[in-house]
Amino acid sequence: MTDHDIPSEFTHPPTPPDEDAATPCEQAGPAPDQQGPALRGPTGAPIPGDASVRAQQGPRLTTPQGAGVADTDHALKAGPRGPTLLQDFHLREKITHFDHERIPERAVHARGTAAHGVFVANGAAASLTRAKFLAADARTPVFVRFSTVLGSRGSADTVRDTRGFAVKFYTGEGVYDLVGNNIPVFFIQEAIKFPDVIHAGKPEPDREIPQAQSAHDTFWDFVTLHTEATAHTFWNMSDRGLPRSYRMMEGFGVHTYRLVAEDGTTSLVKFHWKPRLGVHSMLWEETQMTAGFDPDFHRRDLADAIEAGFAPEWDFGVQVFPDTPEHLFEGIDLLDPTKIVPEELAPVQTIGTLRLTANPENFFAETEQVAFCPTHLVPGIEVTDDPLLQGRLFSYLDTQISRLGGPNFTQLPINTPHADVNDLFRDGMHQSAVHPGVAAYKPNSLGGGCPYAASFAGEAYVESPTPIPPPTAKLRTSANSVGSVSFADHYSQPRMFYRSLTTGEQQHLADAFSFELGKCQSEAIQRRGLQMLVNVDDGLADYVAGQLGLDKPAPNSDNVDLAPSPALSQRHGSFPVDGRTVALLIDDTTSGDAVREVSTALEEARVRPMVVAAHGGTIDGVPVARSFATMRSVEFDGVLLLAGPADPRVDLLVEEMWRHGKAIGAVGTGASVLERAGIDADAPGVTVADATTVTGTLLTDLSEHRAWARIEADA
Ligand code: HDE
Repeated sequence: MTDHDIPSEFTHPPTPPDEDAATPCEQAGPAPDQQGPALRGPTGAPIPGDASVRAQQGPRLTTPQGAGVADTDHALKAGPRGPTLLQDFHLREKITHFDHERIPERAVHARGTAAHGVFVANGAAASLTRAKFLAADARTPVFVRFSTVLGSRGSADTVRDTRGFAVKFYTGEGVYDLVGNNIPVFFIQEAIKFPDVIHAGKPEPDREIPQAQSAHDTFWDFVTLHTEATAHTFWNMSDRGLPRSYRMMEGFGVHTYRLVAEDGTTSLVKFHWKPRLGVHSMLWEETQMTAGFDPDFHRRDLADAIEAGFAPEWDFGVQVFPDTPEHLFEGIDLLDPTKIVPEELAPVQTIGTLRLTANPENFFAETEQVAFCPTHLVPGIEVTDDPLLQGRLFSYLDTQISRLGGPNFTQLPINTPHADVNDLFRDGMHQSAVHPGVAAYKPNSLGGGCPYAASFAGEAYVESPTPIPPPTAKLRTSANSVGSVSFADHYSQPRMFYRSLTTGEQQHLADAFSFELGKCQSEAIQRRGLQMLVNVDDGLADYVAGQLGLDKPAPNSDNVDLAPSPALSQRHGSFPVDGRTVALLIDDTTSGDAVREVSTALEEARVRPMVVAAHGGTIDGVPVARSFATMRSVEFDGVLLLAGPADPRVDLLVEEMWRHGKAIGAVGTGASVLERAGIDADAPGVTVADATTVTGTLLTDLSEHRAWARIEADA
C-alpha cells in the first residue's frame, strides 16, 4: 500500500497546521458549554488565575512523560482496518494506567464521604490539656470522613448501620485523629473479637449477600451468642442506625482517653460531637425508598449543603472524670467500651466548634486516600488501657500499608501534617520525597546532629507516667483482666437506653428487631434474639415474639433499673433548618412572581426550595428543579403546594409526606391535592392559608424535624 491509498482521516500524524496558525487547542478552544467551573482550593476559597493552574487541565493533552498527544480516540493500526500495533505506546500506557486505577477498599467503613473544615477551640479545655489546638481561639484545619461500616464502597448510604465519624486535625504539633462513631458504645470489649464481629456482619461468604445489612443469620448468630454486643445492637436497631443526614448526627470517641495538662495533672475524658442541627433520623420506610431512589443521599446531602453555603457545625465536648487507678465512675468502668456515662451524671462541656466549609476537589485523592489512625496523637492527649482501643492502635497503620500500597502514604497531600516532619524514615514503595544529605540516622555528625530530639518539657510527645495494675497473671477473660464486674453486665445499660426513649422511638426499635430477626432463617437464632430482648425488657420481647410467631422465653438475667437518661432520646427541642429542602409544587398557570416570593422567603431562612412541576424547563421564567418523572418525596423535608395538578404522582408525593410526618403547606388551588388525598387541613404539620402564613408555619414545622404528633401517639 502506498501513502496515496490511505484515506486522509487515517494519516498519522494529522496534517500540521501552517506555521503561523495557533496550536490545535488554541484553534479550537473550549466550546461555550465546555467552560470549567470556578476553581476552589481546599478551604473553598476561589483560586485566582486561569484554568491552566489546575492539574490536568492545561491546554495540551500529553502522555505521562509530557509528550503531546494529537489523537487519544484511535489506536495506531496497520492500515485502516488492520490489527493494532504494539508500537502504540499511548494506547498501552492509557489502558495500563486504567487497569491499576483501583485500590482495595477499606476492610470496614468502605463507603464514606468527607469534607474540609475548621475547628475553633473556646479554651475550656486549656486547663485539662496542653494540646495547643485546644487553647482558646486556636483555629485548626480539619478533614472529616463519615462512613457506614458494613457496606462496600458502592453500597447505599441509608442502610441501617453504625456510622463512622473520623476527624483529622492538622495541628501545629502534628496530626491528631479522633476516629469515632455516631454510636457511643461498641459491640465488643476486646479488640481480638473484631474480625469475628465483622465477619458476622459482612455479607455471608457463600453467596456474598446481603450487602450492607445486618438483617441476616450470621450477624444475629454472633450478637445473640456474644451478649456483650447487646448495648450496641440496641443502638443500631434504634433510630440512631438511620441518620437523616451526616449533618444531623452525634459523634463519639467511644473509648475513654486521658488528657494531660501543662503541669502534668491528668484526667479521663469521653469525647462528644453535638450537631447544631439536632440529632435527627429517617423513618425506616424512607431509608428503604431512598436506597433505591438516591443511594448517594447522604453523600449528596452533605456536599449540596456545603456548596450552598450551609456549613454544618458541631460542638466538641468532653465528659471529664478523675483519673483514678480503678477507672471507675459511679460504678461504670471507664475502660469498658460497651458502656456510656449518662450526661445527667457527667455533663458534656463544650470545648470548641467544628465547621465543615468545603467539599473535596477529588474524591479519590482525598476521601479515598485519607488515612485515619488512633495513634495519631498530639502532646496532651493519650490513650487508656481500654482493651478495644489497645488493639486499634496497631490495626489502622497495618491496614493502610496494604490499602495504600506501602508505608509512604503519609506523603499523600491529604495525609501530610501541617507540622515539620523530620522522621529519618527513608525509601519504600511510592517514596515521593527527595531527601537530601547522607545522615538518615541518629546520632550523626555528618548532618550537623540534626534533627535534634524534641525537648521532653516542650514539644515532644511523651506518655505521662501512669500506674500499671500489678500483673497477677496473663488473663484472657475481660471481666478478670480488667478486674471489674461492669464488664460482665450486658443488660442494664441497654435497658436504660430503651427506657430513655419515647414510646414512638421504642416502637421503631421493636419494629427493627422484628424485621431483622424475622429475616433470619434459623429459628434457634430468633429464639436467642428473644432471649436477649427479654433480658432487657419484657414488653419489647413480647411484641417481637408476637411478630415472629414464637413464644417469649423467661429472662435468664435480672432486670436492673438504672435511672433513665433523657439526653438519649432524639425527641426534644427545635433546631435550625439550614439546608432543609422544600418542594414547591407548581403548574403551568402558576405565576413566576409568586414562586420567586416564596423561594426568597425560604432562602432567607436558609432552606433550599426545589420547584417541582409536570415537566422540566421553565415556567413563567422559573427553572423547574424536578419533573414528576424525576421526583420522589424522600428528597424533601416539606412540600408547599402552590398548585393542585391532577396527577397520581402528586397524590403519591403528598401521601408519603403525610405518612412520614413531613411539613405540608397549601395555597389556593394547592388545597385540592389535600382534599383528593383525604388529608385533614387542621392536622399537625399541615397548613392551608396564604403564601406568607404557610411559609412561616412550614419553617416552624421544619425546625421540629417532623410533625411527630401526627404520626406518634405520645408525641
Ligand atoms: Fe475501626 N477500623 N476498628 N473502629 N474505624 C478501620 O482502618 C478496627 C473501631 C472506625 O473514615 C480500619 O483505615 C479494629 C471502633 C472508623 O477512614 C481498620 C477495631 C471505632 C473507621 C479498623 C475497630 C472505630 C475505621 C479500616 C477493634 C469507633 C473509618 C480502614 C479494636 C470508636 C475511618 C482503616 C475512615 C476504620 C480497625 C473498632 C471507628 C481495619 C481492629 C471502636 C470511623 O484498621
